[in-house]
Amino acid sequence: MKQFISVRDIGDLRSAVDEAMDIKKDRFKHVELGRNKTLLMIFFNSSLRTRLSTQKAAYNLGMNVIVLDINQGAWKLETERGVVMDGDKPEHLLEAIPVMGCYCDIIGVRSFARFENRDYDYNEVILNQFIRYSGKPVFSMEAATRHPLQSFADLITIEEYKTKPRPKVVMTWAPHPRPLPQAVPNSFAEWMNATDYDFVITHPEGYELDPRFVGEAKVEYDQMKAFEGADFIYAKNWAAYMGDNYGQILNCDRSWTVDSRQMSVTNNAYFMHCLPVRRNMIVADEVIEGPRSIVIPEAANREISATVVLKRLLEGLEG
Ligand code: AN0
Ligand code: CP
Repeated sequence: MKQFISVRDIGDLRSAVDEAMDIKKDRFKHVELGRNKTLLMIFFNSSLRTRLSTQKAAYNLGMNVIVLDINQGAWKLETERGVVMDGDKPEHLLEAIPVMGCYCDIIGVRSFARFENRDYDYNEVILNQFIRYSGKPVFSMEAATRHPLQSFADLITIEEYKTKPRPKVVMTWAPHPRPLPQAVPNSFAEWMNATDYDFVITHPEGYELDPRFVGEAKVEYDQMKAFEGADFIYAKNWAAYMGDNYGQILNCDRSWTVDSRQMSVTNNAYFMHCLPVRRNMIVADEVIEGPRSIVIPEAANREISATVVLKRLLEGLEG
């Protein structure tokens, strides 16, 4: 594998999940593969899980790891080309990226949507500059439009917990006080659409996602109706995508907070969320603390998805 930025890069999902299960049985099985190889992780945004799980995954493979928080200690970076750099930014990303590429074998990048310009975000300008100018294989640690390491961990988790071949999986919008990117829901939809699950998306009107990610998924505006008979509930907030509302909060309707009222019409569904989660905004305490909440095993699977992805990128270095 030469890069990992979307579901397309992973190929056949069955063999990816099988590889994940194999690694879960012995996560140090390939500890020789990464010897004398260096992973550089670049964060433009905060992280707890991605930072820790990806670093752990690299150690599972015997790699060395360098982590850089761009906003803490590095030079402030200009990202636009053609700017007269007489402001507060002493360095340009177009030098910084190839320099970073000199010190590593693989680069992970976290760079969220900025919500200033939809085309800029949806063209993945920052991630694509890393792909073009670093000279090294790049993987996404959540970019502007996708979070594939999360979606892969979500898929592994559903495969572990499902009790029928084609579970009903419902992704629901839930309220949040700040606008959040569409990367997690876009990516989850993209991965679910690549399975044969019964996949339903529910959200209030106005929160329609980019149709390229929704694909063939069913969209249901009545949350209670969507939840009926669900085997998995995947909650997430996102800001509006459509038109002039891009990046806006249209409503913060607390009746969409996932609580025991909605869960009671499901098929005793498991509750999932990528975390971090705001309790009693996205999900009620009783649901996230309840016996059907699998948010912690879901987070634990981030180490597994990252180990598979780094293993495949290391194998790709040889080709
Ligand atoms: C981020 C988001 O919604 O994309 C990261 C989630 C993994 N969440 C927040 O910024 C709270
Ligand atoms: N789920 C996830 O990616 O969490 P972090 O933002 O803490 O990395």
